[in-house]
Amino acid sequence: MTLESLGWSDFFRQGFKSKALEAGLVPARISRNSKHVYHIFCAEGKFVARVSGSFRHRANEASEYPAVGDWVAVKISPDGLEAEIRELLPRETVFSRQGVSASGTESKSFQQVVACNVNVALIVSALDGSRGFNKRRLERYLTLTRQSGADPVIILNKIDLCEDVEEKINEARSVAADAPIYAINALENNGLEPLRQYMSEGSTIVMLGPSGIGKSTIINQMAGETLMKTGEVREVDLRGRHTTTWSELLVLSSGGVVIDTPGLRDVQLWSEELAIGETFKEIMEISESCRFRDCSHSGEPGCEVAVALEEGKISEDRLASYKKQKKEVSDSSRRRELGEKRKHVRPLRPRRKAQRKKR
Ligand SMILES: Nc1nc2c(ncn2[C@@H]2O[C@H](COP(=O)(O)OP(=O)(O)O)[C@@H](O)[C@H]2O)c(=O)[nH]1
Ligand SMILES: [Mg+2]
Ligand SMILES: [Zn+2]
Repeated sequence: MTLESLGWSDFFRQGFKSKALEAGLVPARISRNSKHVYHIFCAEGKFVARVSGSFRHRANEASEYPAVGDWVAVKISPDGLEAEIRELLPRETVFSRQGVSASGTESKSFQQVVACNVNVALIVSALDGSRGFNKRRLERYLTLTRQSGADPVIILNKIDLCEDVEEKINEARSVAADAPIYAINALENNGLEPLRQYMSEGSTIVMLGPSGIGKSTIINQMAGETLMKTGEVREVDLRGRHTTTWSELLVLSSGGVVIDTPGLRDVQLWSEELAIGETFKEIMEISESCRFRDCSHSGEPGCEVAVALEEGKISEDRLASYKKQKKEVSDSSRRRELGEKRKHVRPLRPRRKAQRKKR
């Protein structure tokens, strides 16, 4: 396994420089983790590792621990059998959701990192009935993706089970902003060819969406081999059927890295308003003309969003969805402040997308 095949780039090399000076550390990428046991890939092979005592000592929050897709600096034991994680390298992009921890009567929001250093997010829906496709859910994934710094791509899978694919494509387009949309049948490997452009050496993609919509099937088709089990149903399944309950990073022999995620059905947003604005671009544009800068579009005088709503230029559902996302984010930051004992506050967005090297 070469570092390049794992997605290593100049960005990470720079982050590694100072650490490389410390004797004998090597870069490695997190492929899986559960309860602070990490599966890592590096040029030296695959290891199961833990973070060092001093790492643990320095880390204050859950988000400072490695997550799937992270690059870390590890120390491999002289006998070559064990590896220990010493440092977390700077992240290029970060996918987070909002976790809530309860202590006493107060609940506190925290940043739960789902996947790191992803370039493209495939947001997968299935056109097999009512639950597989949902515009509101698409909007949530779009905001998460914009927040992360990765580029969103919308996949409508299981077109073989849909009577009116065009109609669904149009529905998706109505919420997609400018994200590309592909309608496919993963089971029969139909329509997947254009997705190859996102999977090349040096790039990392993540599969998002609830379980059962075909994420693992898409990965297997792209890989040309069975890397992930498919057809695994809910986590609560007790009849011995396996389920993907963790995220996992896989290296495709055809080039590229893909992170499969378990069904994230109801993701709570961990985001800033900026990312929401990118999801609801047309509402943002119209709201520029509202009389009040901080117009909440809830009946204020001179509200242009209300006018656009009346004229049918934006839909009621979409405006409601926009307000809901904004509320969720402001509620979470309020909860965060309540529980916050931090001295320093880092921006949520690690690097602006514009600064990222285009591949
Ligand atoms: N009819 C049909 N079934 C599909 C398609 N893609 C995946 N499936 C099936 O849907 C089920 C769930 O797929 P899986 O890849 O495990 O979904 P995941 O939970 O999102 O990873 C499996 O039984 C697949 O065979 C498709 O395009 N058409
Ligand atoms: Mg799966
Ligand atoms: Zn307004």
